[in-house]
Amino acid sequence: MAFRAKAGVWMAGPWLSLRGPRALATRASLAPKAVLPFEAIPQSRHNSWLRMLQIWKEQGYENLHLEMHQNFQELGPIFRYDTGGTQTVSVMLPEDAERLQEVESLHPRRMLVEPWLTYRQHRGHKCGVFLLNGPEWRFNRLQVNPYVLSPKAVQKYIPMVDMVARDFSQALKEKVLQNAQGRLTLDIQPSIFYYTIEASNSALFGERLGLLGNNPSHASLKFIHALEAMFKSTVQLMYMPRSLSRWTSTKTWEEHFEAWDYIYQYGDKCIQKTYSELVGGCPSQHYRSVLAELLLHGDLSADAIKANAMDLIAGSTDTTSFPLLMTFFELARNPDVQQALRQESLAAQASITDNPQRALVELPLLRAALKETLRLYPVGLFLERLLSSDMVLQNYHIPAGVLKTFLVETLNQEDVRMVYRFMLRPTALPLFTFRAIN
Ligand code: O4T
Repeated sequence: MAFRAKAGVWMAGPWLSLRGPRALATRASLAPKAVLPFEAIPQSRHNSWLRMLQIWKEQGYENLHLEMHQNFQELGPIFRYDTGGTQTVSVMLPEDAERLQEVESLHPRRMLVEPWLTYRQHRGHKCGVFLLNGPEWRFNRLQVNPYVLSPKAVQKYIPMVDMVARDFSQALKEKVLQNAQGRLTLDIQPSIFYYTIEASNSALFGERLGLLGNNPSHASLKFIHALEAMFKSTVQLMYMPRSLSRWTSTKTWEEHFEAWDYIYQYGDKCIQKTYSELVGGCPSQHYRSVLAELLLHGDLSADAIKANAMDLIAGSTDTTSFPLLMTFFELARNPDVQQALRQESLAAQASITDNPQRALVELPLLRAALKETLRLYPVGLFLERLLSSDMVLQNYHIPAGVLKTFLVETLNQEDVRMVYRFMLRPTALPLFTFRAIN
């Protein structure tokens, strides 16, 4: 039987109470006693069939994070549940996540997102790192890392991202100053999406899209909507076997395919532009983009490069927009922190203008603020691992194969409701007021 272990990465406020009586009791009784069998792990009483029905009826699973929270509250820092014959273990303490990492091999295995896989299979596309496991995953990962993840790669594209960030803040400033009172209240979400698309496009392809001007493109707006539709339908389909959902959720499958089709169409255009410039031998800039590096150096086939580029185009938009939005929100309702960040930026301004790479080391408070946003509003709900060997967690035996320059203000001081649509995202956002200050 397949089992799995999920490492929940959820540490915001109320979780801390798990370190209270229940967690302590678990650990206090741990040392001298024999390891308990898998079956002794507290079990969630949620029924997987009922849950499937509920996802189908409600067209989503927006409160998954609240349900997990409740489970941890009631059952302690480790619990298990049955998802249609598959055993899943959830843990949430850093020490358990660490243990899982320690036993990880060169080929960690994750659950694959079936609807995404199905789309690629049907359209004959290769998979990028997110949908690969085993040796093929490792090969792709090692090929991509030097041009995307390594500190050297980051140093290279920081100036590109820096330029886009400056344009973004300049455009916002102009809008604010157009206003007689030097202040502007708006829904900033669309602008933030344009900013993250522009920034990742310039790092990945070395091309500016011009989204920060006054008439951002229709294509990018459609791209954003397609991503939203793709994430929403993903959740509707991923908790149900395909053999069932093909009958019960035909329309959702259609929406899912249509969304991916547009995402691919959009991505294809981005990739094609860089590709023809490289082949034509007249790259328009001195900066060699992530894609250019991959095409010129790597041992990946053109199709594999395309697959990984698609992951990067599609995967860099929501994952960066929402954290930025939530950072604005927290800074707007914590003006003291905002003030401290502004001081830090002003002090480092000259140095960073000289050399944008210094932003990484000279803004420790900004770095901490972004990390805090990700702690409070994690984009991903959990990390999964399928265990390749037996292990012990919280003194329970887990068998192998078990799956597993403005002032930002807001009138809204209330917490923001978060919903799960594959990504954890905010709903009903407050308006922000941007006020020019000297
Ligand atoms: C998986 C990836 C990179 C494509 C389209 C992606 C996305 C996306 C993502 C990035 C974290 C997550 C969290 N889920 O299972 C939410 C869109 C690829 N991506 O959003 Cl082709 N960072 C997703 S998790 O990876 C923990």
